[in-house]
Amino acid sequence: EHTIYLKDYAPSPYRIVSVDLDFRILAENTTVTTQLTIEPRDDTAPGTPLVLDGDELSLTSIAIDGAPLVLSAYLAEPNSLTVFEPPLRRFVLETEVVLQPENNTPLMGLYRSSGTWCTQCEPEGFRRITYYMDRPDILATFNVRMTAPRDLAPVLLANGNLVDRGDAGDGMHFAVWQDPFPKPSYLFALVAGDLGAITDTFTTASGRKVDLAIYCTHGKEDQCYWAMDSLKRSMAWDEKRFGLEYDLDIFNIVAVSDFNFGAMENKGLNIFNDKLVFAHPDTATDGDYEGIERVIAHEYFHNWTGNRITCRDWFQLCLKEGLTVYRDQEFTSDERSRAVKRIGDVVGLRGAQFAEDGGPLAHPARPDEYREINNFYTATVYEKGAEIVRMLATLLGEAGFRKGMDLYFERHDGEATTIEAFLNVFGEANGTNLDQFKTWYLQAGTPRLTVEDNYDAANQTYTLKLKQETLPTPGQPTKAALVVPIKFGLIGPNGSPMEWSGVSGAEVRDEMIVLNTDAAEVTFTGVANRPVPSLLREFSAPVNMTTNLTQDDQLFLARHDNDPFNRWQALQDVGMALALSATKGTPWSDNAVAALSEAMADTLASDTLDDAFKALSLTIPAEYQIAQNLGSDVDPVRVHEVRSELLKAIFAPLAIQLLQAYRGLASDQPYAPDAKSNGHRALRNRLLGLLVASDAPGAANLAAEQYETARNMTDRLAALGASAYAWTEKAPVLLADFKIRFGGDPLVLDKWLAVTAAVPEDGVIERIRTILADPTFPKTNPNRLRSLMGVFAMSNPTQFTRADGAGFRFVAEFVAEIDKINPQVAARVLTGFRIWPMLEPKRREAAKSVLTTLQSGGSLSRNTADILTRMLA
Ligand code: B3K
Ligand code: ZN
Repeated sequence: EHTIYLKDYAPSPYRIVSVDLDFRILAENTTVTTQLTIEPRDDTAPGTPLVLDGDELSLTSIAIDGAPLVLSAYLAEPNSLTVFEPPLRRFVLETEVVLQPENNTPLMGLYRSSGTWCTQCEPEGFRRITYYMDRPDILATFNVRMTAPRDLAPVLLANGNLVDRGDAGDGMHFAVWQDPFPKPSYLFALVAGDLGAITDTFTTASGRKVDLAIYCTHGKEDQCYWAMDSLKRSMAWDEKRFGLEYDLDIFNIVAVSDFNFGAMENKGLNIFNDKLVFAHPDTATDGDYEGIERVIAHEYFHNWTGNRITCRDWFQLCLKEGLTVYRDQEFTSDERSRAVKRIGDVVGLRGAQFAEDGGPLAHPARPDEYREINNFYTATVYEKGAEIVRMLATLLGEAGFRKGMDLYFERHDGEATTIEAFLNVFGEANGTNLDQFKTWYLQAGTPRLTVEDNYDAANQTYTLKLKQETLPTPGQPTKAALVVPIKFGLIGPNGSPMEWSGVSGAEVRDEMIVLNTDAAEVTFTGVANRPVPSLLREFSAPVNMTTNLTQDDQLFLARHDNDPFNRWQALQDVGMALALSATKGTPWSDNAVAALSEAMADTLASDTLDDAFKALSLTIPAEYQIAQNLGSDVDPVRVHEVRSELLKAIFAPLAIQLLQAYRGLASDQPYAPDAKSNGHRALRNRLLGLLVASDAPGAANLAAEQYETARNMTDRLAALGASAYAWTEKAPVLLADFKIRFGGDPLVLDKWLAVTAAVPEDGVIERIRTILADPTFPKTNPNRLRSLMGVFAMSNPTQFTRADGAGFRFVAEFVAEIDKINPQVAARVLTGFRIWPMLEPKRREAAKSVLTTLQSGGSLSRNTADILTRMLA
């Protein structure tokens, strides 16, 4: 299969200056007539063929400057159109193709979702609409005319401004949209359908009025207000924080039910998976509300970081994604709690990105080769990309970072650019060299940071021995030292920060060590007592840190650290150490568990910590986390058992306190989505979860009671989830009830599917099979498929990795079937196998043989074949 390399990048010999698209949308098919105004570049040699991309297209007519081309002048194939000797001057190429949106189950290009025509073009969907130079460095202005049956599609939308509309006879009507901003084809969008809407306005800092609208299925309008509120807050935040105003007079969002991922930042016309728009307390959880707020912000922020300044090629994807995730993280931190947001993001980073980086699919944030770009919309590109930007901000400081951002917009607005250009503006604006820092973008793998401390009482010196190491990853056997910003503090015996008189051995600025060598020894002088170090505060670098701190040190940090992230981390580290040693065969000591239990009780009782923080702290690391730390020969059943036992050992003795605290947190408040109410529910539901997980007397009934009496989906789903995960006696009844109550709402059905698929119990595969075999189960809808099979493959480790191989076979069969319908969904589910090399031998062999069989079956999509090849390499 064809591999594309970054080193082969070359500008195209022709430019596309402007695009006129004419869509004639009919119930049975859609005809697209395209006029491309094209010019050769100055250095283009006469006779250089013009090559346009296509994907499953069939050409019905072609002309240049109005004159039809003779057959020998071009070659039209489904995946490309070549004009052999185009004029060496500006000309207009006109083509026509006919599309079948109804049959477009991969959901790329123009497709139909519940009757609505809509598009998805990033990264390479535009070539499924018309022949084009479908690459992000071709920037053109777009003029779009669409004609459609008025009854099926009273709403006609595209990018930019509506410049004309009217009747087209025979029950048809038309609209013309113009986007004044030159853009790459991946940002093109069109929507035609029978949709409802809510509208609002936003006045920018400079006083321009922007019309806002969110379009959705009729009847869902009342579920769009949270998204609208989030949009307006995002617009205000970007002005305040980065001085960035919206640039068009219209901003439209459309919610559709069939969508391959979360949402898409098309210029002026964002298209969203409806699960990231619709919110009502009865059907959406706190997590959903937060997700909507975050993704609405993310897509809006792309208008500057992605659309105004875009990527030169797809290798630069993290130029827009990493930066925009950083921006949405900052937005949420400012709107809610910074500490809680950071902890949540780091949990997510470790769960998804570290797992990716430590397995066969590891790749740099800026890859240098790919076979299928859709497989690179990964946690590494997004979340590690955001961590790299965050480190840049940490190293340069807030003001220095802002200077770089300002220069970035000043210099590159309107361009398609690179990571190099991005780093250059920060280097230049701050008079600093970022050459070594750039390695973060080029090198895969999660660095291991090892720290050993030593106090010399006689000399009153304190030393931190630091080491960094990154293990080999596919294609990168040797690794260079990275620039690792380590925020830290020293805490004295009385729990307050300690001073030092001098420091040497590495660059230390204020309370940050900048480690840029493989090893360093940092010595502090004038240190009166042995401090406890708080290291990597705020998780200042995406590394795996191990230290020589004792459990007492950690519990001391859990009580005294004034960095909330490290307070949380300290408790988790204690739990992790106990879980790891028990899994490896050394049972925990009663004293050690009692000390952790006591620290948990103190955390719960604290009157300075907020509820959301307590909810995050009162737990131990997840199974995948423990497995990751074990690294090899993992038996997921053993991990599951150890973790369950440890939870019980820590929390069963606290049952009375947990229950009291649970009862003390009222549940009769009307639902509000703000951070404080959210934290209140999070804590209450965490307590319920702990009571159920530690088998406290009456806990199963308590969960059932909360399920029955819940006044919002957050509380109801938490009770259901806890019951199902522990597979309490009540679980089957509650699950059945939930299905009856909510099965008619597809987005709530997804929650039922997900809870069902995550149950770590032997009957789960049979239950999932039954669901999939139901002829009404929509195998073309990505949300349904991911909720069921994505969750099974990613979040049900004991059943997916069953020693008899049944879980592996089940997922592989599913992948083979769905690959024919929607390759992106199939490839994504298949990545659940990426843990296979770290399993114990029996499971490892079972997984490998299933993967090999899938591969030898052949006829897989490029998406799935690429994942499979890398996984078996
Ligand atoms: N840019 C889109 C993602 C497109 C994914 C294509 N496989 C949404 C986002 O990241 O904002
Ligand atoms: Zn994005």
